[in-house]
Amino acid sequence: MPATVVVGSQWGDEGKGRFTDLLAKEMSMVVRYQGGHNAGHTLVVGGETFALQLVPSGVLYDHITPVIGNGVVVDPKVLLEEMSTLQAKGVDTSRLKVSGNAHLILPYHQEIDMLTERRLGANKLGTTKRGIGPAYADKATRVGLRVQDLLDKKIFREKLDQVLKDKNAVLAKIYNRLPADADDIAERYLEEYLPQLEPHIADTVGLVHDALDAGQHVLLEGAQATFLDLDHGTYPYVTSSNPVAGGACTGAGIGPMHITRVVGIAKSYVTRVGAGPFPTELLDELGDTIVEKGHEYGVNTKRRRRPGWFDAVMLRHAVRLNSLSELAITKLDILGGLGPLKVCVAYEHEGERLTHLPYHQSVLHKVTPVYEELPGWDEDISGITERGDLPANARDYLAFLEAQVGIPITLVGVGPGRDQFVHFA
Ligand code: 2SA
Ligand code: GDP
Ligand code: MG
Repeated sequence: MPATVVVGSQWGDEGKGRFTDLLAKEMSMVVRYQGGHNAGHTLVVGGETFALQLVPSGVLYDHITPVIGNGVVVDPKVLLEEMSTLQAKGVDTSRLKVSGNAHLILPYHQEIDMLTERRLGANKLGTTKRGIGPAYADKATRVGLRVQDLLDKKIFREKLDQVLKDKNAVLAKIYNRLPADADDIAERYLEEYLPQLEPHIADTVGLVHDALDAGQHVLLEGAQATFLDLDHGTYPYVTSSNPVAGGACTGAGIGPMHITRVVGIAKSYVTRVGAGPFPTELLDELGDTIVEKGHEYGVNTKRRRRPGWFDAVMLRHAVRLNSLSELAITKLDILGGLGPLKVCVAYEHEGERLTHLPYHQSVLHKVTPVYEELPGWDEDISGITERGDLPANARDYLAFLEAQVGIPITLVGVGPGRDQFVHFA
């Protein structure tokens, strides 16, 4: 009854979706355990591209039960739209289950997210403006509405009326905005969304445990990433949930003893979208080249992602935070033709060499990366499927990363397609 976690080990967009899809082949259930429609997980299968936001990345397989766990925040409108987009592409979404304990994103969450960012001005976090932070804040202050509240119209309305007293005061007094209208929200959520969502609402904790008890393999899919984690990321430049592997336990409703494998997904370089410290950031032409070659733009917001060299210091920390058992590296193909490649092996701060992430963020802001330079390669590797066919310099680059990070690399992406990967271990 094993469970596997797939977790982003950098700042997101490592390619979690494509490797979740690959690993799901051997699983029976894929559970998203945190985040919301801030996530954008891209799958390229048979030449067709699927950009998933809330629906778990195993949905393309008929044998998978896709589950949205209790740790996720759900905007029903977005979820229903995503399901119909998938259905229009021939994907069966009828098996999708949504936890009754998952919290709802309501229109005022999105509005407050947008207004807060605007108010912060130059200090803004660069959120996706999807209402994620405000929805998790309401969960923590216990004024959130849950998916199961939709099933009791009286309770839903009572809770909504109660919370709107505060929200509307904030909207009017702080932001000079019109109040949110309870009738309008209730009408949309209870009359329009609920009838479509109801068949999918389930006791997902029960389903996950039934699967585990039956000896089935469950995949727990993380969104965002380790360094966007609310507790362990570069706070406040983080998301409002716990993407780290520990978050899979709370976000799906299992204990840690079930988890037997934790796959950290890492790009062969690093990107970050949104504000916050980034020691190996490339602000030069090479960075622009990586962005263009790697199509490094946000799946949902289309924002340019900030590029940088692979940072082994971060990755070593990600191994600790998540108990990573292995690494899956993506986008190795993008590094071809770039010339010599750099890997950050340590940081330097006031004459001191740091091989682990400094706990004080003011230090992280000031560190200078210590790089090792490795020879690159010019060959197009996007059609390679065997480790032995990779250029020697590409193999050496991966072996260097393994040695630096201290865990094996098992999978290597050489293109976005489902079949464009190499078994490395
Ligand atoms: P939020 O909206 O409150 O979660 O934003 C807080 C920070 O978390 C970052 N974040 C992300 N970083 C990378 N990728 C994400 N998903 C989309 C994608 C992003 C997009 O796959 O491309 O479309 O721009 C994601 N979601 C949240 C965010 O940038 C903030 O730094
Ligand atoms: P996620 O949020 O971690 O699932 O990643 P995203 O989907 O946001 O971003 C990863 C991007 O890289 C997507 O456009 C993928 O199609 C693409 N991708 C994933 N693996 C590879 C790879 O090995 N090579 C190339 N060239 N693209 C990849
Ligand atoms: Mg993404």
